Amino acid sequence: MSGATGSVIAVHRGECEVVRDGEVLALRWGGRRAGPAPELAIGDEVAFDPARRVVLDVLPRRTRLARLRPRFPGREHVLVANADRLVIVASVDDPPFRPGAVDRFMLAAFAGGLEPILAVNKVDLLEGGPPPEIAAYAEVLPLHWVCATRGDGLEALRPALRGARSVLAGHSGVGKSSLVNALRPELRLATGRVTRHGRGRHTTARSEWIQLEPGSVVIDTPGVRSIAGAPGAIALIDRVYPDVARHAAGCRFSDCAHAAEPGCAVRAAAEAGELSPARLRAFRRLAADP
Ligand SMILES: Nc1nc2c(ncn2[C@@H]2O[C@H](COP(=O)(O)OP(=O)(O)O)[C@@H](O)[C@H]2O)c(=O)[nH]1
Ligand SMILES: [Mg+2]
Ligand SMILES: [Zn+2]
Repeated sequence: MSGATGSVIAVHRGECEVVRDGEVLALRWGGRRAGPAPELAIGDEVAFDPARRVVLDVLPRRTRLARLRPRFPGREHVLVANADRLVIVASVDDPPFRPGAVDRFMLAAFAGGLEPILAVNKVDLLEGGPPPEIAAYAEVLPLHWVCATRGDGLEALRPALRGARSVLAGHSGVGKSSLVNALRPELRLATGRVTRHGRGRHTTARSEWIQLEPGSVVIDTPGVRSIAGAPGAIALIDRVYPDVARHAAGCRFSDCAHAAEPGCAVRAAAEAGELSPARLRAFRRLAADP
């Protein structure tokens, strides 16, 4: 067997596109493994036979951005494989900033071995200073304030993407594709409003692999409504809420959920103004439904 390997940059029904040394090949599954072809994800590294144009095997995944399939308990759906970084894209407004979604993406990033960063777009819509609720994220993960239309913050974001594979994820309409276009204007990715029926004709329909510069790839994803159920995530919740976790050592019970338990130091901290009550509520929501 001739030993070629490459990266999956697009997945279609019954076929995938694999890039190797800058050349893109369309390949079918032709592995000798019994049973159905494995489910490939964008970013997968595969071994293939260039002569027969078939994928022979999928190499072990270094990282994965995944969620559980709601209708198949225990089975995960890998959205992107082998990415280094998750750029959580949110907007200050239009659509409104949703901390619960940011926290969920962070949890999924930690669960899959990706490093999360937060890019808050549409700063042109800010009236007055940065909202404290958003600014507080700077204590939890790297935070970039950006504006895809005016270009604010892009030169600071660029080095954060250099030499790595980054996934851009966030709700539809926050400006993910606009940001990629602003970083590489010649790309002209489709951007626009999502209609009420959820099918904007001018928005990203599938994940797109974009070579930003040599050694830097960004993967633009369609608006993911929710990444609920990242496998193995709940054990990592303290990394999403270090401010909550800091107080938990003082709780009477080591498995305190900081809800109704007596002797809860976290609740006491929130009541004393040492911890944001909104952060505690967010922690409890995510802990109850990761
Ligand atoms: N005001 C403002 N609008 C923006 C900005 N970036 C993107 N938009 C608009 O937001 C809408 C959604 O952008 P798009 O890139 O398609 O979002 P995506 O669904 O996250 O890829 C489009 O109408 C964009 O023109 C920005 O920095 N400021
Ligand atoms: Mg898009
Ligand atoms: Zn507690």
